[in-house]
Amino acid sequence: IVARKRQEVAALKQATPLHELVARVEPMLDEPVPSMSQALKASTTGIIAEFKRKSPSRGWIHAQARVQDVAPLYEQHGAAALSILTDEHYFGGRDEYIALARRQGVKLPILYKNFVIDEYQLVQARLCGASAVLLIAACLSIDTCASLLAKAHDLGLEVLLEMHDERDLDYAALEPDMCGINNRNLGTFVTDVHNSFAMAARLPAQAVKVSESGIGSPATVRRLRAAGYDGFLVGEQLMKQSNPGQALQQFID
Ligand code: IGP
Repeated sequence: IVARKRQEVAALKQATPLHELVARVEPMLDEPVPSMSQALKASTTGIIAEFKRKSPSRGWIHAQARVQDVAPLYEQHGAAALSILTDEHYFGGRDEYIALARRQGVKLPILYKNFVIDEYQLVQARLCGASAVLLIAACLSIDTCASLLAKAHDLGLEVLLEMHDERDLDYAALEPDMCGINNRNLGTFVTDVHNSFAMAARLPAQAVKVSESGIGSPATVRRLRAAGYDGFLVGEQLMKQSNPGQALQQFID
Protein backbone atom coordinates (compact mmCIF):
# COMPACT_ATOMS: atom_id res chain seq x y z
CA ILE A 1 0.00 0.00 0.00
CA VAL A 2 2.74 2.45 0.99
CA ALA A 3 4.80 1.80 -2.16
CA ARG A 4 1.74 2.32 -4.32
CA LYS A 5 0.93 5.54 -2.50
CA ARG A 6 4.47 6.86 -3.02
CA GLN A 7 4.10 6.34 -6.77
CA GLU A 8 0.69 7.99 -6.78
CA VAL A 9 1.99 11.05 -4.92
CA ALA A 10 5.06 11.25 -7.19
CA ALA A 11 2.77 11.40 -10.22
CA LEU A 12 0.62 14.11 -8.62
CA LYS A 13 3.73 16.17 -7.82
CA GLN A 14 4.77 15.91 -11.46
CA ALA A 15 1.45 17.35 -12.56
CA THR A 16 1.27 20.04 -9.85
CA PRO A 17 4.41 20.74 -7.81
CA LEU A 18 4.11 21.14 -4.04
CA HIS A 19 4.92 24.87 -4.11
CA GLU A 20 1.92 25.47 -6.39
CA LEU A 21 -0.42 23.63 -4.01
CA VAL A 22 1.06 25.57 -1.09
CA ALA A 23 0.41 28.86 -2.91
CA ARG A 24 -3.22 27.78 -3.32
CA VAL A 25 -3.65 26.83 0.32
CA GLU A 26 -2.00 29.91 1.84
CA PRO A 27 -4.96 32.28 1.46
CA MET A 28 -7.15 29.69 3.22
CA LEU A 29 -5.04 29.49 6.35
CA ASP A 30 -6.59 32.53 8.10
CA GLU A 31 -9.93 30.72 8.15
CA PRO A 32 -9.78 28.09 10.93
CA VAL A 33 -11.36 24.66 10.46
CA PRO A 34 -13.70 23.10 13.04
CA SER A 35 -11.83 21.07 15.65
CA MET A 36 -12.61 17.36 15.54
CA SER A 37 -11.13 16.60 18.98
CA GLN A 38 -13.29 19.30 20.57
CA ALA A 39 -16.35 18.13 18.67
CA LEU A 40 -15.84 14.60 20.02
CA LYS A 41 -15.41 15.87 23.58
CA ALA A 42 -18.57 18.00 23.30
CA SER A 43 -20.77 15.47 21.48
CA THR A 44 -23.33 13.26 23.17
CA THR A 45 -23.01 10.62 20.41
CA GLY A 46 -19.27 10.69 19.59
CA ILE A 47 -20.06 8.99 16.29
CA ILE A 48 -17.69 9.65 13.41
CA ALA A 49 -19.84 8.59 10.46
CA GLU A 50 -17.83 7.41 7.49
CA PHE A 51 -18.46 7.70 3.75
CA LYS A 52 -16.83 4.62 2.19
CA ARG A 53 -18.12 3.12 -1.06
CA LYS A 54 -15.83 0.10 -1.20
CA SER A 55 -13.03 -1.52 0.78
CA PRO A 56 -10.37 -4.16 0.19
CA SER A 57 -12.02 -6.47 2.72
CA ARG A 58 -15.61 -6.18 1.44
CA GLY A 59 -15.38 -5.06 -2.17
CA TRP A 60 -18.22 -2.75 -3.16
CA ILE A 61 -20.31 -1.75 -0.18
CA HIS A 62 -22.41 0.95 -1.79
CA ALA A 63 -21.26 1.96 -5.27
CA GLN A 64 -24.09 4.41 -6.01
CA ALA A 65 -24.06 6.30 -2.71
CA ARG A 66 -23.63 10.04 -3.27
CA VAL A 67 -21.75 12.06 -0.70
CA GLN A 68 -24.01 15.05 -1.46
CA ASP A 69 -26.93 13.01 -0.10
CA VAL A 70 -25.24 11.07 2.67
CA ALA A 71 -23.06 13.72 4.36
CA PRO A 72 -25.88 16.21 5.15
CA LEU A 73 -28.01 13.37 6.55
CA TYR A 74 -25.15 12.17 8.76
CA GLU A 75 -24.95 15.71 10.09
CA GLN A 76 -28.72 16.01 10.65
CA HIS A 77 -28.92 12.66 12.38
CA GLY A 78 -26.39 13.40 15.09
CA ALA A 79 -22.90 12.53 13.87
CA ALA A 80 -20.19 14.31 15.88
CA ALA A 81 -17.89 14.35 12.85
CA LEU A 82 -17.52 12.75 9.41
CA SER A 83 -14.82 10.58 7.90
CA ILE A 84 -14.57 10.60 4.11
CA LEU A 85 -12.41 8.12 2.21
CA THR A 86 -10.29 9.92 -0.38
CA ASP A 87 -8.19 6.95 -1.57
CA GLU A 88 -9.47 5.98 -4.99
CA HIS A 89 -7.78 2.67 -5.74
CA TYR A 90 -8.76 0.70 -2.63
CA PHE A 91 -11.76 2.65 -1.36
CA GLY A 92 -13.38 4.32 -4.39
CA GLY A 93 -12.89 7.73 -2.79
CA ARG A 94 -11.79 11.19 -3.98
CA ASP A 95 -10.74 14.52 -2.43
CA GLU A 96 -13.70 15.93 -4.30
CA TYR A 97 -16.07 14.11 -1.94
CA ILE A 98 -14.96 16.32 0.95
CA ALA A 99 -15.32 19.43 -1.22
CA LEU A 100 -18.82 18.27 -2.25
CA ALA A 101 -19.85 17.74 1.38
CA ARG A 102 -18.67 21.27 2.20
CA ARG A 103 -20.56 22.63 -0.83
CA GLN A 104 -23.72 21.02 0.58
CA GLY A 105 -23.18 23.16 3.67
CA VAL A 106 -21.83 20.47 5.99
CA LYS A 107 -20.21 22.22 8.96
CA LEU A 108 -19.03 19.21 10.98
CA PRO A 109 -15.33 18.41 11.26
CA ILE A 110 -14.31 16.07 8.40
CA LEU A 111 -11.50 13.52 8.61
CA TYR A 112 -9.37 13.08 5.46
CA LYS A 113 -9.19 9.29 5.30
CA ASN A 114 -6.28 8.04 3.23
CA PHE A 115 -2.84 6.53 3.57
CA VAL A 116 -0.97 9.75 4.25
CA ILE A 117 2.78 9.34 3.72
CA ASP A 118 3.80 12.76 2.35
CA GLU A 119 3.21 16.40 3.22
CA TYR A 120 1.76 16.86 -0.26
CA GLN A 121 -1.34 14.96 0.89
CA LEU A 122 -1.69 17.23 3.93
CA VAL A 123 -1.95 20.24 1.64
CA GLN A 124 -4.48 18.37 -0.50
CA ALA A 125 -6.50 17.64 2.65
CA ARG A 126 -6.56 21.29 3.70
CA LEU A 127 -7.46 22.40 0.16
CA CYS A 128 -10.53 20.20 -0.14
CA GLY A 129 -11.95 21.30 3.23
CA ALA A 130 -10.86 18.63 5.72
CA SER A 131 -10.38 19.44 9.42
CA ALA A 132 -8.20 16.48 10.37
CA VAL A 133 -6.06 13.77 8.76
CA LEU A 134 -5.49 10.14 9.60
CA LEU A 135 -1.89 9.06 10.18
CA ILE A 136 -1.36 5.30 10.50
CA ALA A 137 1.48 4.14 12.78
CA ALA A 138 1.96 0.92 10.79
CA CYS A 139 2.61 2.89 7.58
CA LEU A 140 5.12 5.43 8.99
CA SER A 141 8.40 5.47 10.87
CA ILE A 142 8.07 7.37 14.13
CA ASP A 143 10.24 10.20 12.75
CA THR A 144 8.17 10.58 9.59
CA CYS A 145 5.03 10.45 11.69
CA ALA A 146 6.34 13.22 13.99
CA SER A 147 7.25 15.39 11.02
CA LEU A 148 3.86 14.92 9.31
CA LEU A 149 2.11 15.67 12.59
CA ALA A 150 3.97 18.99 12.91
CA LYS A 151 3.27 19.88 9.28
CA ALA A 152 -0.43 19.05 9.69
CA HIS A 153 -0.56 21.45 12.64
CA ASP A 154 1.15 24.17 10.58
CA LEU A 155 -1.75 23.83 8.13
CA GLY A 156 -4.32 24.05 10.94
CA LEU A 157 -5.23 20.36 10.63
CA GLU A 158 -5.66 18.02 13.57
CA VAL A 159 -4.32 14.46 13.53
CA LEU A 160 -6.01 11.19 14.37
CA LEU A 161 -3.13 8.77 14.92
CA GLU A 162 -4.16 5.20 14.26
CA MET A 163 -2.59 2.39 16.26
CA HIS A 164 -3.50 -1.28 16.34
CA ASP A 165 -1.40 -3.22 18.84
CA GLU A 166 1.27 -2.83 21.55
CA ARG A 167 3.98 -2.38 18.95
CA ASP A 168 2.37 0.91 17.88
CA LEU A 169 2.02 2.39 21.37
CA ASP A 170 5.28 4.41 21.21
CA TYR A 171 3.56 6.66 18.69
CA ALA A 172 1.12 7.89 21.36
CA ALA A 173 4.06 9.79 22.90
CA LEU A 174 3.89 12.13 19.88
CA GLU A 175 0.75 13.55 21.55
CA PRO A 176 -1.55 13.58 18.54
CA ASP A 177 -4.86 15.43 18.84
CA MET A 178 -6.65 12.07 18.89
CA CYS A 179 -5.44 8.50 19.46
CA GLY A 180 -7.24 5.86 17.40
CA ILE A 181 -7.30 2.14 18.01
CA ASN A 182 -8.13 0.24 14.84
CA ASN A 183 -10.02 -2.97 15.58
CA ARG A 184 -9.18 -4.21 12.10
CA ASN A 185 -5.81 -5.86 11.60
CA LEU A 186 -4.62 -4.26 8.34
CA GLY A 187 -2.63 -7.40 7.50
CA THR A 188 -5.39 -9.97 7.89
CA PHE A 189 -8.52 -7.72 7.77
CA VAL A 190 -9.81 -9.55 10.85
CA THR A 191 -11.92 -7.15 12.92
CA ASP A 192 -12.41 -7.57 16.65
CA VAL A 193 -13.76 -4.78 18.89
CA HIS A 194 -12.12 -6.44 21.88
CA ASN A 195 -8.91 -4.91 20.65
CA SER A 196 -10.21 -1.50 21.78
CA PHE A 197 -11.03 -2.83 25.23
CA ALA A 198 -7.58 -4.41 25.55
CA MET A 199 -5.77 -1.26 24.41
CA ALA A 200 -7.82 1.43 26.22
CA ALA A 201 -5.83 1.37 29.46
CA ARG A 202 -2.53 1.54 27.55
CA LEU A 203 -3.30 4.92 25.97
CA PRO A 204 -2.35 8.16 27.77
CA ALA A 205 -5.09 9.06 30.27
CA GLN A 206 -5.59 12.58 28.86
CA ALA A 207 -5.74 11.48 25.17
CA VAL A 208 -8.92 11.88 23.15
CA LYS A 209 -9.57 8.24 22.26
CA VAL A 210 -11.27 6.87 19.17
CA SER A 211 -12.28 3.27 18.51
CA GLU A 212 -12.24 2.39 14.81
CA SER A 213 -13.86 -0.37 12.72
CA GLY A 214 -16.28 -3.22 13.26
CA ILE A 215 -18.65 -1.20 15.44
CA GLY A 216 -22.08 -2.62 14.70
CA SER A 217 -24.55 -1.45 17.34
CA PRO A 218 -25.36 1.30 19.84
CA ALA A 219 -24.72 -1.27 22.60
CA THR A 220 -21.10 -1.62 21.50
CA VAL A 221 -20.75 2.17 21.47
CA ARG A 222 -22.02 2.30 25.06
CA ARG A 223 -19.49 -0.28 26.20
CA LEU A 224 -16.65 1.48 24.39
CA ARG A 225 -17.65 4.76 26.01
CA ALA A 226 -17.57 3.11 29.44
CA ALA A 227 -14.05 1.87 28.61
CA GLY A 228 -12.93 5.49 28.07
CA TYR A 229 -13.46 6.14 24.35
CA ASP A 230 -14.71 9.54 23.15
CA GLY A 231 -15.13 8.74 19.45
CA PHE A 232 -16.53 5.81 17.49
CA LEU A 233 -15.65 5.49 13.81
CA VAL A 234 -18.43 3.66 11.97
CA GLY A 235 -18.32 2.89 8.24
CA GLU A 236 -19.66 -0.38 6.86
CA GLN A 237 -22.55 -0.72 9.29
CA LEU A 238 -23.97 2.53 7.86
CA MET A 239 -22.79 2.33 4.26
CA LYS A 240 -24.19 -1.17 3.66
CA GLN A 241 -27.75 0.14 4.26
CA SER A 242 -29.79 1.45 1.34
CA ASN A 243 -29.90 4.87 3.00
CA PRO A 244 -26.72 5.34 5.07
CA GLY A 245 -27.72 8.79 6.32
CA GLN A 246 -31.03 7.45 7.61
CA ALA A 247 -29.30 4.39 9.08
CA LEU A 248 -27.36 6.60 11.48
CA GLN A 249 -30.63 7.55 13.15
CA GLN A 250 -31.34 3.92 14.06
CA PHE A 251 -27.77 3.51 15.17
CA ILE A 252 -27.88 6.25 17.80
CA ASP A 253 -30.23 5.30 20.59
C1 IGP B 1 -14.48 2.16 9.58
P1 IGP B 1 -15.90 -0.10 9.53
O1 IGP B 1 -15.57 -1.50 9.93
O2 IGP B 1 -16.95 0.52 10.42
O3 IGP B 1 -16.27 0.04 8.09
O4 IGP B 1 -14.54 0.75 9.76
C2 IGP B 1 -13.02 2.65 9.63
O5 IGP B 1 -12.52 2.39 10.90
C3 IGP B 1 -12.18 1.98 8.56
O6 IGP B 1 -12.66 2.38 7.33
C4 IGP B 1 -10.68 2.30 8.65
C5 IGP B 1 -9.79 2.55 7.56
C6 IGP B 1 -8.52 2.78 8.15
C7 IGP B 1 -9.91 2.64 6.19
C8 IGP B 1 -9.94 2.39 9.78
N1 IGP B 1 -8.66 2.69 9.49
C9 IGP B 1 -7.40 3.09 7.39
C10 IGP B 1 -8.79 2.94 5.44
C11 IGP B 1 -7.56 3.17 6.03
